[in-house]
Amino acid sequence: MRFDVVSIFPEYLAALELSLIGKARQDGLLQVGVHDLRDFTTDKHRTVDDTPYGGGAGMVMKPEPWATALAAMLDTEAPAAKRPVLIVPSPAGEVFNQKLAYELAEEDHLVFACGRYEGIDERVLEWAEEHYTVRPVSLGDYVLNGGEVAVLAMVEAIGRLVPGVVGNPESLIEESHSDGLLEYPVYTKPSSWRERDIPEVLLSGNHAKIAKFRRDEQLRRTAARRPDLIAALDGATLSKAERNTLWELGYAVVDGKVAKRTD
Ligand code: 6GU
Repeated sequence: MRFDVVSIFPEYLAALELSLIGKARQDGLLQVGVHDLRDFTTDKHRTVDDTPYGGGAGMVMKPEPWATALAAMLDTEAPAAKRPVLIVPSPAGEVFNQKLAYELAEEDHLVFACGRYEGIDERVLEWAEEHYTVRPVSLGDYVLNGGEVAVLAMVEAIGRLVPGVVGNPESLIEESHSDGLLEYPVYTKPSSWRERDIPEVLLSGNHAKIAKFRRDEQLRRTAARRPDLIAALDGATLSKAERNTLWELGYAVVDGKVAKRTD
């Protein structure tokens, strides 16, 4: 899989040389190109922004350097590859989540257009629709100064789902959000630390009981921290044991939906 990132701060993306993603690049599992938007300008000052039409605060990124850069990214395509996806990090985009990460991990080529200032001239996105599947994507409901930090998060979340990037694929199955629930708590040695003992069941060697304990902890945690995820569960896929635990947590399954109990 290939990632290309266009930014006026390419140094921000140096972190993609480290750790798991850096190793996957060395191993040839991921290709990552980082490009300076200013290299696609033609004026002496390498200008990338200008004042907004209609007035208002801040600056807007000029269309021509972006179109030139995004056209150049198409040249990195392997022949007969499918249409690349252009991800435009923006607090005005659809919210990034694990489902979208899985979806994007199936692609051959992702190009990230890191805007700064008040954003990129809207016509660039319209023009790009002719060559790319364009997806404005947000990390969540807060504002960053530019797309670079969001790209670090997205490349890591997507790249680790590419087969071979994470050494033990089982660790992808048991993690938070893989089944719509948060991860269960984990413990390591010593079993007693500063007068705190780990839950006894984990020392029992009873794998069925441990699995039940962990599932209950997932449900308990998710109900406490992310009730929105509980409400999104499909009641039809829940086991009897899971329904019982949800009942104890104050929920009931009604018409295939999980809802707060009112009795
Ligand atoms: Cl993807 N970009 C920017 N600039 N701000 C954000 C964001 C993205 N997601 C949340 N805030």
